[in-house]
Amino acid sequence: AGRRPLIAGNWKLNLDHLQSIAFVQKLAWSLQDAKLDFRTVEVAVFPPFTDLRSVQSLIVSDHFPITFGAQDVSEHDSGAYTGEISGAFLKALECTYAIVGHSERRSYHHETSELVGAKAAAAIRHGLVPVICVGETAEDLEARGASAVPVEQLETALAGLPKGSDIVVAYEPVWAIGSGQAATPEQAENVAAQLRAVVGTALGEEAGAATRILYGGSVKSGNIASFLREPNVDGALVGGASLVVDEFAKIARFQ
Ligand code: G2H
Repeated sequence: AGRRPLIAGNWKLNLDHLQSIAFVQKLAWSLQDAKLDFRTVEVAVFPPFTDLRSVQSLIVSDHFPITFGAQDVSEHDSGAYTGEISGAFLKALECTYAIVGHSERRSYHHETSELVGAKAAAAIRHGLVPVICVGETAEDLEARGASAVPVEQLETALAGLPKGSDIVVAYEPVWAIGSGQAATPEQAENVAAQLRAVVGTALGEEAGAATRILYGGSVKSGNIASFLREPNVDGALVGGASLVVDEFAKIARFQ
């Protein structure tokens, strides 16, 4: 449907300052060696906040067309919010994206879908594209099937966003995260199609058709191609496998 696939590396709390510099340099060489055609795929990295500046300066100085973003963003723009990072700060660092509502934040930091929606709205206010994560736990899957919880999470998160907003959605079944047990391509497609319908209803048909929906959860070079064959899956949010240069470069080449 004309959507450029997005391969996004979520580093989580990994790769310290020196490691992240080395990683981005090696990734640039590896993708240049492989003659990756950036017209046919977008590659993005999501380092910890403290390395956004070094990633930015490396990428800008290399004229290397990968994009990057933060792993979270505050719902507030400025003020007395100790420890928070605003969308304005991230935009000033030339971030394209901010992940919101990753399941690790929902579970360890008790983030609700309402808060995730407020964070997505803050990202959009500052010209960032929110990568809105949704997904069901193993218990949800057992009790209500795969799609009920992610559909509800996305409906709530999108409720306050302007029509036509530029967003990315990441479907990450919690049981598949870091477990080595990825969903099947058919499972991912089934939920992705329903999430696309949610985007269409909330943000308008055009946004529904244009929004990239990623699959996340134990993606690696051996399974990426099978997900990308599905009509409603437009890329991947990659955790563990994004920390190994050669593996991540292979995923960017869909092999
Ligand atoms: C899901 C994913 C990246 P992993 O959290 O967001 O992690 O690929 O390690 O399952």
